[in-house]
Amino acid sequence: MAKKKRTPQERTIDPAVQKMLEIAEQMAISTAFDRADMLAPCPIGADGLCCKNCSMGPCRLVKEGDRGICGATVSTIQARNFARMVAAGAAAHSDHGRDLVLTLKAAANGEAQGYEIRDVAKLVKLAKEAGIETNGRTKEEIANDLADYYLSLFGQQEGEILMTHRAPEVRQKIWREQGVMPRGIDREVVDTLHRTHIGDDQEAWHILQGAVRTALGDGWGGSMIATDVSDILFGIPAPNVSKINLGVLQEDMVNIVVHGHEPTLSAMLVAATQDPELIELAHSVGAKGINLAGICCTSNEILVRQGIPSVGNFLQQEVALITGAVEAMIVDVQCIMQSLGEISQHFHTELITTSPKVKIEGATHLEFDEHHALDQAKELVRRAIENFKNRKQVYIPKEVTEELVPGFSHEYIDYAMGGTYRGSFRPLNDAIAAGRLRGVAAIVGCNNPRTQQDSYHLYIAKKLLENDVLVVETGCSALASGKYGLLQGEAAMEYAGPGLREVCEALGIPPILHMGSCVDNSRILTVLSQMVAEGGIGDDISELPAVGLAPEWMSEKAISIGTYCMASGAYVIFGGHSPVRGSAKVSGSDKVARMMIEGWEETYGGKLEFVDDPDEMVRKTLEHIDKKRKALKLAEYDPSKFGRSGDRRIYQVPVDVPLAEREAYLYGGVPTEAAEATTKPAS
Ligand code: NFS
Repeated sequence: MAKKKRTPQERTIDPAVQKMLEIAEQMAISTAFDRADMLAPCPIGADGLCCKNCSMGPCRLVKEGDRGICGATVSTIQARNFARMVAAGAAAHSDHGRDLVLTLKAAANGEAQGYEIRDVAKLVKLAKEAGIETNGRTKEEIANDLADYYLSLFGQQEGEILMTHRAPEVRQKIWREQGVMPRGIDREVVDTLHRTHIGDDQEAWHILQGAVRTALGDGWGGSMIATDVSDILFGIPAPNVSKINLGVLQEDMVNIVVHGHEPTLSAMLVAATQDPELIELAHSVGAKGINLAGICCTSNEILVRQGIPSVGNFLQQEVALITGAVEAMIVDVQCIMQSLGEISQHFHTELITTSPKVKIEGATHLEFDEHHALDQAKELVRRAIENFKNRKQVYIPKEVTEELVPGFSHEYIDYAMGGTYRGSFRPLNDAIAAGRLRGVAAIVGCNNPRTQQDSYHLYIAKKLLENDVLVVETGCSALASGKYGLLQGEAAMEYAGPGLREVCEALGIPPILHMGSCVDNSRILTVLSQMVAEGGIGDDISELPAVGLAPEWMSEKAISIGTYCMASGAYVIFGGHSPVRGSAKVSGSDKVARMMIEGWEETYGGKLEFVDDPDEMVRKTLEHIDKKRKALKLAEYDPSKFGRSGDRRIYQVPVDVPLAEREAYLYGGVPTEAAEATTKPAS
């Protein structure tokens, strides 16, 4: 049944996207927003109640007590569908990790043109962790062995994935006791696909245990490898200044947009677009130069490392083409809409698929081979330059482009708080213990065209900042915050509560830390483990005053992320529709949802909950943080104790307040009425 057609303002809070949706409408080009309005979700499928795992069905259950033809119950079917989402998400992340390891191996053997081993310190550290000899060996020899070791973790049949040992001891013990310690990355994905086949695992809780083990193999395995190997090959991210939104496209330049997830080809394109010969070629076709920009998590990969501007997040891929300003959109894997093929036909844009795994109708397929990466990247840039002459009408919404400071890897956070020789999480833990920071939240995940784009990300982030919660972000969520200026240092002055503001001022950081792409959620696991290791705020991740949120989720990867964060001890809140929610007609069919909230909390100390209302998401986040603070016997959160120091005060106490009074106020004295009156926060 068709739903009401939303206005551009109802579809997104991003003015640049609103403008482009108006243009799409004029040009009669359909976008994901249009299709979301036209296509009502199947209520049975949406609640995870449709089983099509064999050809006796599909069996669509509508009330508790219904059974599929094989006898499967509502709970079994919901758990099976959920577990399969986890397996697909884990497979996507982990296969991305595998491809990076293959590139590392090729680079180590001099077979990957253009790639090098950039971060030797990280390589050596990881090699030591894996028990690989490093003394007296070249970086290439070490990298080759490390690559072989990581490849073995994908096919490992027994034992434990090494990186799970980075988790707190208490956590590892829980995983062993529950039998969910992941053995091998691929093995767990296969295990879940096997046990959800017709006639296998038919106990909802047991199916979910399989999903947990598979998800852990993603977070502490495949995704963690993807992050670590990317750092070795392309460098550990550190803060830089860049720009975001559709306005990063340039009217007078050749625009190349990379989209997808892997940093492999995009890093080579960064090099190719700086080639003097190609820049000269661009000049010869009348362009001022070559402009490279990204979308989705490929964007995050080159944004956090090389500061390459970002066009935006998931829901901006279609409208980027509608600007008419993109000569080539080069895509690799994941989160790429099939509609791009059709939309590109309205313009001169060449959509180019590069992964052996991904072809799209309407796209040119030029398969990427890391052995000739630089030559291929140059060829792609050349094609884009030659396409510049075919441009027709261009409209780029310039006015809403924002600056942002991304690049907060866990290594950088450690360094920022302690310096090169004594990197430490002490200041962060102390700030939490003192109540200067109420807690920490990770906001991650997608956009979803059924939710007003970015609105949940932004609303929740602002509310948490106001409540002195330090926010870390990855993926589309980080790009959303970037678009509205929240990834700038100045944002602390405007949005942070008094304690958080002090922390941001002392460390010179924005109140929201952009930690990278979706596989970099593994960095968040590392930060949480380091906070525990630093001591003073609990012996396990589940004791930390921390919450994970995915307010606008849509992908199976997000489900895997949520599950491994939960199993690592975090309270995870997803927005939007629950894939295991019982429909209104089905009384008592929320058994699986309850297992994920009550059962998982009892077993893992973490829980995964789907909450539709953003205010409720904020309320539950703060309630959880306060509950954890209380259990740790930390000082009760009291914002009135903080905010009497720092830049904001210096800026705000006007010169006509007598100097002695100003100093007394700024440096710890009792506030005078005159100074107090002029230093109230604006909001
Ligand atoms: Ni992750 Fe969602 Fe995709 Fe990145 Fe964005 S949609 S789960 S954030 S780009 S992977």
